[in-house]
Amino acid sequence: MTNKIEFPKNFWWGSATSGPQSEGRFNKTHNSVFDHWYDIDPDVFFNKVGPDVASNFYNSYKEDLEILQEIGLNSFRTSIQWTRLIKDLETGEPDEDAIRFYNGVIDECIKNKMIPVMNLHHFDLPVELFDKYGGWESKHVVDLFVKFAETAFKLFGDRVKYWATFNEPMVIVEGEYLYKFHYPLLQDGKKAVQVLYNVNLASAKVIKAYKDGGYNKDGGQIGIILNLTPSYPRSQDADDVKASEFADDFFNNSFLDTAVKGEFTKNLVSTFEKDNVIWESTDEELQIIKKNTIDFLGVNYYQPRRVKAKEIAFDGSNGWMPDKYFDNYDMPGKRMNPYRGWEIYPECMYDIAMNIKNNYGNIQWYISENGMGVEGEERYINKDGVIEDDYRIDFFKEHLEFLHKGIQEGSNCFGYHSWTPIDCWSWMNAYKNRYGFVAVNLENQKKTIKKSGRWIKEVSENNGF
Ligand code: BGP
Repeated sequence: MTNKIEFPKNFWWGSATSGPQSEGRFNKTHNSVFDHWYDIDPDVFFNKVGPDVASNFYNSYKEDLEILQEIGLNSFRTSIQWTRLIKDLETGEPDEDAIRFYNGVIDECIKNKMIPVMNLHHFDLPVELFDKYGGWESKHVVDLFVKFAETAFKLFGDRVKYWATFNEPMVIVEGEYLYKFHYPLLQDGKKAVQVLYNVNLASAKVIKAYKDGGYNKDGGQIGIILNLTPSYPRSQDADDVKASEFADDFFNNSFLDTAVKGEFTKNLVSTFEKDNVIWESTDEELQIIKKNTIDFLGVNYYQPRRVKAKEIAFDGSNGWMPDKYFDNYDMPGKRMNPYRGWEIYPECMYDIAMNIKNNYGNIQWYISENGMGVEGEERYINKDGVIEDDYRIDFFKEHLEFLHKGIQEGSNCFGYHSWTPIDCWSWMNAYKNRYGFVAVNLENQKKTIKKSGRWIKEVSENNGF
């Protein structure tokens, strides 16, 4: 078969999940904010399904990773849970069972010829650290996170060569401190801005610890995974464009610029200063951010952001919000994934590729998540018991075509990971929308490869399609 499109040599064909969404809570030492939220308010979660069992990866990781090898994946991202690995949160002392478990996961990945990519934070702050210190509002918590990271590097850095400090740090800011979709459901612009700063600082301090500890000596690399939602203005009118630029600065560049260039954008800093919500920082911290930038970037792309100038004056009764400077624009005729309520716009893959090439020094990067969550996939089961998810295959192809165009024009992209290998638990939506190449039956945890799983194997073998 000749490919229509071919990807660069050694391209990563893989998929991503996270500890809290796949493992289940078995033998965990601490509760994360999500574990806690489920314990106090299970009604929030679709069909009241919580993270207790998830996709049982804690117990079935060997079999699961074999399936991923069978569908041709050459790389795999998951996360190490702070709430599992660390027994003593103040000292960073690890838990013995967690060491056994993560060693098992990493060794099985390697045995199955998949590059393990390990992320250190996927919305799973230990709830005790929120109760005691205010979580990411506290710089002490930043330092505890560095201790956790150092423990992970010491234990696993000999075999894990790709680390990520955070997955979608902006979601912590948005979900926990602005738009109330993650526990503790606060709306406090001033705290949100401090958290934005502290998480940037935490990422830089972890990168520093990684380099100072010499973990990069045999080719180890450390990066960050950002959810980029590029902003598109309603029109080219100056006010729409300005609104769109602010949205980009706040939602994307507030982590992208610091991660790659070591600096916050000037526009953002001057806006925070003008509005009296600027963070508390020290020169020494800003130097740490400046000097400890990433080796590689992971981009989670699901949807663009459509923006217009404000039409109704901002109501400041709940304090500062980024929405002071823009409105979201409900673009008529946009293509939607109705199950998730997200716009589908594959062209954006090209725009992201070009933005990284032209404005971020063409740093090496990969798509670390992209995918389509669909509800009720049982409808598509054929007589052999396989889910025929052609819609997902089409979604991937379209996105990959635009990514390929960006690569051909010189963007330095080295891989593509879908979300997610095996259907997994989601924040609030639980098992409503399924994303996997492999289906999970929640009654008996039976795992069955979908049509897309057979498809990705061919793509990976042919390095294109
Ligand atoms: C990303 C997260 C993942 C995953 C995915 C799908 O934002 O990094 O953890 O959940 O989105 O979204 P959802 O599960 O909300 O449908």
